[in-house]
Amino acid sequence: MKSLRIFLTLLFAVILGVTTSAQTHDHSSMTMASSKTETFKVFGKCDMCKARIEKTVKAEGATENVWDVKTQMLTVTFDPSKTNKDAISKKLAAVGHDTEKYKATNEAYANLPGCCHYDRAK
Ligand SMILES: [Cu+2]
Repeated sequence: MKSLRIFLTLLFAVILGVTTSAQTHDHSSMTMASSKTETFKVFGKCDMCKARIEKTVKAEGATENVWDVKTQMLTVTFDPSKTNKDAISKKLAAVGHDTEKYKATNEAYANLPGCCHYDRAK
């Protein structure tokens, strides 16, 4: 009888363990599916800038992104476990577009086509 009791206790512990790990798993898959949307300024001037900015942001892992030529505002949706505003801003600066946080090098800016030379803040 004593061994049966130990067996039942162990069985109960196993069931509890399985339930707990299943919950943990559900929680992590929920986190994976989450997405974040941010809006911030990216300096640019024309439709060519728009194409370049949106292509760059998409390559950085954004699921959705729109850059507005008039307001120069980028709205980007991404999975926070894969990328972030900082990484996206850095990539944009690398292709010649200033952001709030990272400025393009003079060289990257100079390499942009003439029509893309937006006014830079001094
Ligand atoms: Cu342009």
